[in-house]
Amino acid sequence: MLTVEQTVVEGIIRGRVNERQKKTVLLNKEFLAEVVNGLSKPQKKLPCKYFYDEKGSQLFEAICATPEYYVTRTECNIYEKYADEMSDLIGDKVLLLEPGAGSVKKVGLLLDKLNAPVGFVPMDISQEILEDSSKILSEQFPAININPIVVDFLNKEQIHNIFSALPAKPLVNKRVIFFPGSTIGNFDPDDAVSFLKQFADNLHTGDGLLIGVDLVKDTAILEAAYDDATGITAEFNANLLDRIDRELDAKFYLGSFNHRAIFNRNKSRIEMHLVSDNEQSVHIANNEFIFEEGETIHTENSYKYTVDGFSALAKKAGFRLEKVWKDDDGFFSVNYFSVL
Ligand code: AVJ
Repeated sequence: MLTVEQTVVEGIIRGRVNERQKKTVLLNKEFLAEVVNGLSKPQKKLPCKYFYDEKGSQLFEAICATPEYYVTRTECNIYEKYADEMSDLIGDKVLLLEPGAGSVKKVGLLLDKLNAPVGFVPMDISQEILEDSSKILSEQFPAININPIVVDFLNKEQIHNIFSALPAKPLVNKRVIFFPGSTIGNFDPDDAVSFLKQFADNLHTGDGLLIGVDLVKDTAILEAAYDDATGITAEFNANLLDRIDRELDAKFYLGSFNHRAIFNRNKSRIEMHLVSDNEQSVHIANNEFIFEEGETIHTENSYKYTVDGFSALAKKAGFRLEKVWKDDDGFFSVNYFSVL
């Protein structure tokens, strides 16, 4: 079999690589580089952003429907109950922006209650996902101006260019970033600060951030949420290796890696790992990776915060907490911050 790189070269020589293939190959190259880099570390790891291919996205939807994964359900209940209050705080003539466009349902609960919003700007790296979600939203909210933008929101320059081009007063009173889902929990705290700071730097004083953050709780509840009885989360985790097998020149024996989810209370995070059940070696392109029996690949962190802990983090990024809404069990929080 050819390596990814050889395949491009061969393709170009034979003149049969079209633009789309070239793009896929470039993306595969980056994927391969990140996989090789992560598996070369003393603690092997893989970037969690690669969970979400088509199959992974479907599995994530299925996770959200498990009884153990309280996260999505609880957050939606909070919007259902308090979107009016959120809307009062946000005020009229808001321009709402959402980095990542995966949560049509959540933003819908909010858009439904906003007072004369100027528009909604979903931002995503995938044009396809953006088009799908924008279509659903414009059907659901024909009166709201939906303005999708294809952007990699981890790219500072792209974010800056977009924000500099946004309409200002008097047309727009406030720009508010909507970041639901506790996606911020996937960042290490220092990275979370710089990620949020990038937004604060591009906003004006008085603009806002409405962000969903999962809270610290009993270990048993947390660990069950990331290790559901039907094994969907285990499948979601293993799909990462399956994806590497499908998209890169690799052969992981999926059956020989077991799902593990533990709450690391010291670091206040759920860690997902894939545990090798024997001593084995795995070949990826021209690289070989040796696994001891019991050695793990760390595939995801999902940080859990206290309300005070998270507001201290956001303060470092230039935000002040205005109000927080929680469910009755105190499992999840939706926080409104304003830019200082
Ligand atoms: C989509 C990042 C919020 O961390 O809870 C769910 C991803 N991983 N089950 C989370 C996830 C395993 C999820 N986020």
